[in-house]
Amino acid sequence: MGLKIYLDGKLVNEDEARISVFDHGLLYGDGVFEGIRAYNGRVFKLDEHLHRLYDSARAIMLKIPLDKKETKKAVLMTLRANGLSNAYIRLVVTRGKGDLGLDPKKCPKPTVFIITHKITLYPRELYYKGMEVITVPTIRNLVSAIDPQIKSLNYLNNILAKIEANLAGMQEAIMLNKDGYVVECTGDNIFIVRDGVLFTPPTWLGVLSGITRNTVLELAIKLKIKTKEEVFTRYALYTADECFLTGTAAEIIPVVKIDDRVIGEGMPGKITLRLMKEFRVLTKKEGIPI
Ligand code: PXG
Repeated sequence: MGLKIYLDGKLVNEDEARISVFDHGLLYGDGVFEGIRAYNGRVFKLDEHLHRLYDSARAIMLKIPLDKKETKKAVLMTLRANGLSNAYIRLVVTRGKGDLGLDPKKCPKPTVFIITHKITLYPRELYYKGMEVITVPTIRNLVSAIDPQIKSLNYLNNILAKIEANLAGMQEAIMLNKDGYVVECTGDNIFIVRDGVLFTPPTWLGVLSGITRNTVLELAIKLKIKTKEEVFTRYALYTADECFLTGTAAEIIPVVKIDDRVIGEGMPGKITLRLMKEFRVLTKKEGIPI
């Protein structure tokens, strides 16, 4: 017995969870998705993830065949069917089965599936030692082409950057936009601290509106840490006091070296550590019960 997968309204075994080779999610990356976490029997920020999923779908004129309440029920049902209380949840909606042309009009029924699984994380030691990252040549998608706020199945832009990071022996890459401004990483948002102020690039610059990012911004306000959503360049990275990345899988991970330059003292910074601690507290007490 393997995993139970939610597929178009039914729970099926993983070896029966198959989609058509004519599905435009596969043929063209035409679809949207979310990566969500459950901690200790609760789904963290589920409403926020659903909100973003429906916005992404709306931006590409994809009508999800379930309303938000039904999707929420489907997520919880899948977790229960797998007996998971700590999990990574992948919620995917594709344009569905069509023909070999790219026209979405030929796809009458979107495909919806939900995979719930154990999560693989960055190595634990990176959280207290901090990680090393690099900036890469591949620029982030233009907002005027494919706005990074759309969490679409088209991840080649990020994958190209990830390959460049891997080639350099790194686990994550910092991406710049066409003007050389720092935007985000391949699967994480980025923050820097300078003179006690927390900076992250604004979403309009070409940044996914990360759920973890937004949670950190809220936490910072609660902790009376000054926050600024502002554009910055590599210069600001290299001269920052602290740097960290945020994402559903990564949570908050400190960065201590960028492009071979030591950031701050070369150790996770004070504000970073404080936010990490408070974030853990939140994940333990918040969320929608499974
Ligand atoms: N930017 C990008 C481009 C992302 O894909 C984030 C930021 C962080 O957003 P959240 O909402 O998670 O705080 C993401 C999301 C993976 C993986 O396997 C990571 C993401 C998505 C899909 C897969 O590492 N990160």
